[in-house]
Amino acid sequence: MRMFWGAAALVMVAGCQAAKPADPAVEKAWVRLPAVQGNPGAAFLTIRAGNKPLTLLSVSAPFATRTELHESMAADHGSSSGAGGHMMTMAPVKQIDVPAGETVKLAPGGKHVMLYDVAPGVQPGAKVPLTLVFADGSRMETQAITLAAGDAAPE
Ligand SMILES: [Cu+2]
Repeated sequence: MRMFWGAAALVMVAGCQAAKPADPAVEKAWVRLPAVQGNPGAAFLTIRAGNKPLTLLSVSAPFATRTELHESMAADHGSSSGAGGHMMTMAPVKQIDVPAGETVKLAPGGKHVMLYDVAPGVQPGAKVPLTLVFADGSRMETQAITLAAGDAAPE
């Protein structure tokens, strides 16, 4: 009898944990400064949706004059011009969708936030604020660590 109740209690605890709604979050944000001042930089981060899907519409960065959501992709034509023909191209995207309960990572070679005219005073190692604006009107703020153009990406 004692063992039966113990097992029942364990099942109830596990059930409660599974039902607990995950909070939406933004984490692991970092900014790549341009190699040449005046060229755009880029921001990367991880977005986790809670029990509702999230649609990222824009990111505001007070240290840049303008931002755009971009997606990079391999261009598999025009290999005559490049060594090895492995060219990357990128294009603006209107939004970035994060399904409920899932995580979307903005990373080099994929989705990213383009940062135009980064303020010259932003140095590698500085923390800079980013505000994510979602389609439901919600916002999330985060601090991004700033890396120089040649630094290795985190993780
Ligand atoms: Cu871009």
